[in-house]
Amino acid sequence: SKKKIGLLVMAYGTPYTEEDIEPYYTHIRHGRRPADELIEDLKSRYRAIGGISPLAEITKSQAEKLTKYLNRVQDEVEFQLFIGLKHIHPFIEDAVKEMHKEGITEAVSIVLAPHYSTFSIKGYNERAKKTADELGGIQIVSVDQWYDEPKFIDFWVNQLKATIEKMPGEERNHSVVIFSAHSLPEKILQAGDPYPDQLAMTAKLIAEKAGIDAYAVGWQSAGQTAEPWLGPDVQDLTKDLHKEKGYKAFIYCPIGFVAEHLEVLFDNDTECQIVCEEIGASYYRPEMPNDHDQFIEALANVILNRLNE
Ligand code: FEC
Repeated sequence: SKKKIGLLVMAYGTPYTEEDIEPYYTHIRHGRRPADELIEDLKSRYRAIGGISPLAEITKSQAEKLTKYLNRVQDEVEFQLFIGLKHIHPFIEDAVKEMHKEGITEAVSIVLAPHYSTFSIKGYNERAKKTADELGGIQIVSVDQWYDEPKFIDFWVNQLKATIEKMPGEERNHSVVIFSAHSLPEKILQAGDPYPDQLAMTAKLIAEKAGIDAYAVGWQSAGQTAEPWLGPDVQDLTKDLHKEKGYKAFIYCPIGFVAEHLEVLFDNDTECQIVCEEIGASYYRPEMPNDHDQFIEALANVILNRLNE
């Protein structure tokens, strides 16, 4: 029979119920429970997008489709899926333990986020490796980043083209694309973190291939803490671009994320949309990668290329 390879798909994770919000937020804050107001504020944001986030289901669908696709396009090995989450069960550690129990000795891992940072991908990969080392007997080959994977770029090119086609001509000629990712504390820059450059590169590759000249890169969803975060924030950027260039339409592409979750449904579709209303411009936000076939193929390419290195 075919050799089995563990496919460890890692993602951020989201509360499954309202009761999960407090422990989830506490985990994000490294075990320190946030103040009541902050927890209430987060609960109200989840309520505003319908109670809970669709992220759990999207992650599952992405991971399952990816596994099926990988097992269809090659017949040398059989990929067996394990999902490991950063901030809620099944945690990354749970997934690696499960692989061990299943007798997996070789695995490949991927994080459902395109850009590498010491504050994101590095943390996921380290947690997986640490658990694997503790258990012994499992080798994990990790994907570190895939921000320039051609099929991923093509996904966004197609989404942008479809969005622009739907716009009235008058808006089309006065529109700008705002590419963004989750902000991180500015201190990542001191250690030469590649995160900002990788975001800029993804934006450039998409814009060039889509034939778009008017675009800008910004940051979103910064934490509620005193330290400085990477900017400009997408909301400020919107106001500044409107003032400087009088754009009539803003197209938001949150390319640091791969699913329609809280940070997109609230921070873009609610907050940025409000800014657009205030300045009298139209708001557009193309569909996220979710479980689109083209995106699943992109992830599969990344994994197969990593295994062939
Ligand atoms: O439930 C959902 O639908 C949304 C899930 C979600 C995703 C996500 C992605 C990223 N985050 C990243 C970094 C940070 C840093 C802090 C932080 C805080 C939060 C909070 C929630 C949250 N994040 Fe998140 N993030 C998601 C959800 N994130 C909820 C807490 C409330 C808030 O600040 O809004 C700041 C921690 C602190 O407060 O000190 C830093 C990065 C990503 C993209 C990469 C990845 O997916 O791993 C980076 C999805």
